[in-house]
Amino acid sequence: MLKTPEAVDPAFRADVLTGLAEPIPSIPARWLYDLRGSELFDDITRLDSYYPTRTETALLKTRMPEIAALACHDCAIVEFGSGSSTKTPLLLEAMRPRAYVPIDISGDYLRESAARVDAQFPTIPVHAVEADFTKEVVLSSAVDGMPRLGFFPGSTIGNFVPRSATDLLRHFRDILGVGSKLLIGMDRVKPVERLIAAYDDPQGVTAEFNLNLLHRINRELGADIDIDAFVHQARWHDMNSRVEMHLVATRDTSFTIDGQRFVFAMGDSIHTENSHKYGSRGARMLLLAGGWTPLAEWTDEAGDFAVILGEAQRNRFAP
Ligand code: AVJ
Repeated sequence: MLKTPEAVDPAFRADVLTGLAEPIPSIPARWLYDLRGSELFDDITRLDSYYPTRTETALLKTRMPEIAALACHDCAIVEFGSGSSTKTPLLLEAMRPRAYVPIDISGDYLRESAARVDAQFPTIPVHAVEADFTKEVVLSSAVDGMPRLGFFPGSTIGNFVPRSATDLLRHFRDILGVGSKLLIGMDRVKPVERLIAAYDDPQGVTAEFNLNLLHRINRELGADIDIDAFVHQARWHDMNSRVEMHLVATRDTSFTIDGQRFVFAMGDSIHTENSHKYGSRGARMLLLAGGWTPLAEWTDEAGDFAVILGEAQRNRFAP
């Protein structure tokens, strides 16, 4: 008997076919995170060379009393892309919000994290929303009238090019409303060697994470990509201030997806992810452009990572 195949998201097929046909072949980064990809990302967060997760978590731990005092008084915490977040309990413990609203595109993750919070904080009501937070999100009416704190950790904002990042921040403002606050994690610019090491680890976990996308395309879309013909590459794009992940063809190769043929010459690449890095002022300007006035900012001693608190202030007529 054949196993029931995993349901294939039609948007995945469309994005892959469209992206690979572009002049600079690319696939949106969110497709890296299937079950296997999410496991591999979890492994990445434990690598010595991948500093962001541990730095942000330590920062939240040590500065939480100050953060909580400024960010949330009897608020509802709305987490964008709650995933398997291990940072959430730190906030819930310190802020004791009136409600917790995790938003995630994956219903499985959502139910899991909602159950975890329920077990650990039985007195905090959880109103989970299964949604793509870049699209329309309807919050439970149970949080109507509550002050709101958005939580967007992990430097996920770095995955969006600044124009889309601005759109997303404005969208968060629309969802949460004027007067709301946003606690956001943003990775900092630092020497290239450290950035590349974080995205091309000697253990090869990030390579496996990136190459898993090709396995996923073969598996879910019935493609015949010769995965051995591609290698993982991390590049620093200085002008755009970002690390890029690519899958580079090591020889001429071709494959077919859905009857559509794609030809790659040696050296051609598929661009699979951007991870933008911001300086202190750049980060705050991005927030301002998205409609969030920075109130406070916390960094680790080395200045590797920042957590910033912004407020959605009323639009002013002047100046
Ligand atoms: C989870 C998107 C923030 O950009 O640092 C890690 C993803 N990619 N290693 C990041 C990632 C390769 C990560 N984000």
